[in-house]
Amino acid sequence: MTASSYRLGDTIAAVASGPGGAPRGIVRISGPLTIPVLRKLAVPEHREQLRPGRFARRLALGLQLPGWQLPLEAQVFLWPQGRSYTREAAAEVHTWGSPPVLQAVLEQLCRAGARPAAPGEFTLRAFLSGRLDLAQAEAVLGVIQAQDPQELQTALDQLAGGVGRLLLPVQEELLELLAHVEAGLDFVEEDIQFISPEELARQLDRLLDQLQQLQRQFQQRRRAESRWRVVLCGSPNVGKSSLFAALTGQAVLVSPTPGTTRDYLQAELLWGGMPLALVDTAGAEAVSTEKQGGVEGQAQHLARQQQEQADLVLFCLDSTRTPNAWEQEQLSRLGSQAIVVWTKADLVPRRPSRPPGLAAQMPVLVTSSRTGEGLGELRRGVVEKLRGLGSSTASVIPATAARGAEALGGAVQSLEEALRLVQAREPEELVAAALRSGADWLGQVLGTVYTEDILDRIFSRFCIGK
Ligand SMILES: Nc1nc2c(ncn2[C@@H]2O[C@H](COP(=O)(O)OP(=O)(O)OP(=O)(O)O)[C@@H](O)[C@H]2O)c(=O)[nH]1
Ligand SMILES: [Mg+2]
Repeated sequence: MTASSYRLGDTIAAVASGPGGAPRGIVRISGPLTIPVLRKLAVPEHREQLRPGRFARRLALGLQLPGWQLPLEAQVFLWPQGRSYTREAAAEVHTWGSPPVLQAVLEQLCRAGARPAAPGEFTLRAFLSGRLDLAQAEAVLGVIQAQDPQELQTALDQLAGGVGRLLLPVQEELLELLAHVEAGLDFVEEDIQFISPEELARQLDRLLDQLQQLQRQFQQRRRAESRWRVVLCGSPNVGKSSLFAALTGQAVLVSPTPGTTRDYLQAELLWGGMPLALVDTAGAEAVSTEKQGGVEGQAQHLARQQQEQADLVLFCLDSTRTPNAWEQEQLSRLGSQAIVVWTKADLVPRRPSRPPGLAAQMPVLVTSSRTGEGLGELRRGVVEKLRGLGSSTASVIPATAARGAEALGGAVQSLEEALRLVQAREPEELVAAALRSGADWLGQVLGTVYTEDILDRIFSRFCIGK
């Protein structure tokens, strides 16, 4: 069933508790016939209680099921129109959790005028009634499917409006700019300008900056859908592969000859509940031109690629020697997504507390792959850093991040086009069109602008009853 074929005027019902037996089970109903349908099920002496009211209520009712001698005892929660999850009149029947009982209730409700709900149909209605935005609807799915506390927290944050908090201010500013430009269009004859091209360009530049930052966060989050990438980098022979082996327990090629690792190695790990891929790369250094085409050149290229794709870089330094020029330069360029690891600590009983030339805020961990010193701290350091990244990246579930990154890309392109038009002093109609398209793309992330295809993609992944 596609979103377009959901019939919205219907009253829908579904078993909303999980499959299998449980002490209590829930059947959910939503739609205009909620009360009439329930009335048909209730024993005659309880029917009077089932009246539309202004507030949510709980009733203890007996329900008649065909073939049952005694009425089924149920707690029925009623929500008046406007107050429920779907914003329709809605109810939940809480009763014994046995699957045949719940099935019998559902069948009776359907005989009385409801129809079985399609997967995600309750949430679709919540979305269409404006109760949730699209990102929140996806978050409902994220809550249902969360595999660990971290995922659950992200989904809950998003449900609480995390995406809107990030994007709405940008959207509002963009619409304001658009309003200025469009106001100017009405007065072209009089030559009145509501915003100067210089000011417009400045504002656009700023919005673009914010959007690109958001886009990066969404992309990062999307990558985190599978695993965080943690990449061991550094000069040849500093002990990256040894560290990789010590951290993963995998046997790898280690040798005193620099340039031992040519390819890259990857191990999938779960540290502190965080799924991550640890990657060992070829030692990097400034490659001379004659080496660039050869195996070393290719190994270096692969290593650089890995470093670029990393969520977190473990930059390894050999503590038996002072950092060389290339390392000094790398250190000065490492951002916040890096940890400096001092290797081979067992070989250096006395060492300065930090490598020279390192920014003060850059964390340094001292390790030895031989004795195991510092490996626990390194693991904890990595987990902590990834947690930090997780909370500084957009608090969105991966499905939203994937959809959002695409739409944000569209918004960025539109705004870049608008900026180009402004700078080239092109007609304001064209600028307005580009801004409008930017606002539409943002609307897609938030779900204020959506297509049937997007709805289908999202709601088809839900289970029935949600
Ligand atoms: N004593 C001691 N030796 C180490 C330690 N870690 C690495 N080594 C030695 O340092 C040398 C280089 O180690 P590798 O792990 O191959 O270094 P690498 O950074 O992977 O080197 P490339 O792959 O060539 O870039 C080997 O001889 C290791 O035995 C350590 O913690 N203690
Ligand atoms: Mg190696």
